[in-house]
Amino acid sequence: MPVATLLPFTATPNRKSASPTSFRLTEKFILLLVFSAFITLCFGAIFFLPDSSKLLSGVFFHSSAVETNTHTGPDSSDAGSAGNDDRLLAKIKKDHEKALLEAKDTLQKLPDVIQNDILADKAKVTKESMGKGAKDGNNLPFIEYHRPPGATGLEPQDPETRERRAKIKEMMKHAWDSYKQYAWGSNELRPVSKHGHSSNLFGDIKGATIVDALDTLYIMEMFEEFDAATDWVEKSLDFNVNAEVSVFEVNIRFVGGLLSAYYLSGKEVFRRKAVELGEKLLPAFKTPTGIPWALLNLKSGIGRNWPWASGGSSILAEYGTLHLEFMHLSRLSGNSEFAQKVMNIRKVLNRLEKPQGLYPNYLNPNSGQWGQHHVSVGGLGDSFYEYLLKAWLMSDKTDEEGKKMYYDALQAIETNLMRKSTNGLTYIAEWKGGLLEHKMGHLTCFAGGMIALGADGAPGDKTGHQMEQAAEIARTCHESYARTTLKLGPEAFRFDGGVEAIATRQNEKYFILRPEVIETYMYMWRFTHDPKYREWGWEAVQALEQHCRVDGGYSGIRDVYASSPNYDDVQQSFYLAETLKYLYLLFSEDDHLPFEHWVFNTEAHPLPVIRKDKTDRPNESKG
Ligand code: DMJ
Repeated sequence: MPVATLLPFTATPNRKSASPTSFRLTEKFILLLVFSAFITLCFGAIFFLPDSSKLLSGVFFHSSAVETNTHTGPDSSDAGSAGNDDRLLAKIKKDHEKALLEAKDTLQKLPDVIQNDILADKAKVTKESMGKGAKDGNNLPFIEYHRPPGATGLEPQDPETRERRAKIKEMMKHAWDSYKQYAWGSNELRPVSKHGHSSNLFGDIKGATIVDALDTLYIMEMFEEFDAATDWVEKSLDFNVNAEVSVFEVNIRFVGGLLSAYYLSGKEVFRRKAVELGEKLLPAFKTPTGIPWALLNLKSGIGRNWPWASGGSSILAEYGTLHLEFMHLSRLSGNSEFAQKVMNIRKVLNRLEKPQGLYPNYLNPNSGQWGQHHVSVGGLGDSFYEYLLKAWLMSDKTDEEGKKMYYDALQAIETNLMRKSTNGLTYIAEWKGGLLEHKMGHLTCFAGGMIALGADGAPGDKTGHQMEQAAEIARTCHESYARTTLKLGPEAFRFDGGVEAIATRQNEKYFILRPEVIETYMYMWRFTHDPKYREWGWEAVQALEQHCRVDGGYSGIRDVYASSPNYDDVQQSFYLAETLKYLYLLFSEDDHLPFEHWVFNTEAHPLPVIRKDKTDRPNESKG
């Protein structure tokens, strides 16, 4: 189109009758300039005025977007926006359902697990916000340490008790000094031959006696010895071993010992080591059911079960005795994995049918099915029951599942396993596929203390009944000592063939410095203050001094019915961890490691109660 055809609109009005063709050249040029300036202005407005992008999109792109929608959908442009709405609604619904599921999951978790998840999230956020420089050597979250009450105790008022307590401390000193002199760094001491001893339960990990004894040294205020032990842990305790260990033994002695040492002393090295070891144990849970293997190679992470255990089964007292330590590991590391692993064990157990409400000792970790139907409150079963009760107590009585499992199990034990002898001794027999074996192990004698500890929370009005049961078991176990020549109890005693509380088989007559009977005296003393329990404890002290004490420490003996001791030449680490500790507490005031603040793991390592309301919560700032 020629430029001239555009000119009428710009013609000067005063030039009557002048035709557009009659403009002069300069006028035409000016008009052209004005016109192009106008056009430039219009485009400038589009590009440079504020919000021009919106204008652009509104003018140019909005309609085309609608068009695109219209063209891609089967229907009209209305149908396109309805499609958008549907997608939006579906997304909202999906998000909503996800949130509901998460909330449901959270509600199903125990308060402790929720708390651990929160701690883990908190720790993660702290780590991220603090940056690399602020982390400690092991990347553990910062925890403010508060010592729980009763870590040490005052001297007893009564002079005789004070003297007896001092005697126990002297025994501890003899056991410790001997170990230090002849076996420092080994797992245990051979007190007769005076050198080190190591059982294969600990693989190549060293220093079982040092770690097991730490808290006893602390509560007896043997601080010089405690410092030497701490120094050894710092410099020499090494878990980087290419060897197979017993997950249970390493957990109760090493993890438990380190945790207690941390809670008593506040020294970070113990927390760090406990978590490091806990992490090394985690591969044991890599089984189809999550029921851990009994044995684990700490380097390869390969696990297996004891070859003798029914069809490759895991053992109830082993996989069922990780709970207390693992809950604390989650708490101290901010890693909820530990807690999840042990809570899963409960899930597996709760899904299974229990014969007469009893828990068989063997469970296959691959199939999740019971092995042989053997039930025992002694070896292979014992501390599983103990940990159900203590999990509830340690959770500040919030772990209702643990509580229910404990009291239900105890009821089944009472109905099916607890019996009274002709002369009125109450004992807990063993159950083999429905048949009773009328034998009770030294190990089973811990049950007196456990039943007393749980009596207060017993459902219905069974508190008194359970206290009576506990007292009867304490009496039976005392009888098992009193009826021997050396006044120390046999490994197992029977109630058949005309005997009561006496070992009849040669291989059940040994005494290896075990704590269970004294443990029960200690609980019974705390709950009843009946002086007989201190007397019974003192009888044991005298027998230990007379028959087990040797120049190089304390030794187990092979036959408690013999007229003089035949030494087995082993000073077990649990003698320092448990036997001497329970004796010391038996002659201490009740506010030393008081039960409302501390729960003992099965190796007598005290762990603090995890407070639900944050008051008096160790290792967490109040408020
Ligand atoms: C300890 O190692 C623990 O008490 C465990 O639960 C079984 N018994 C020994 C001591 O007898």
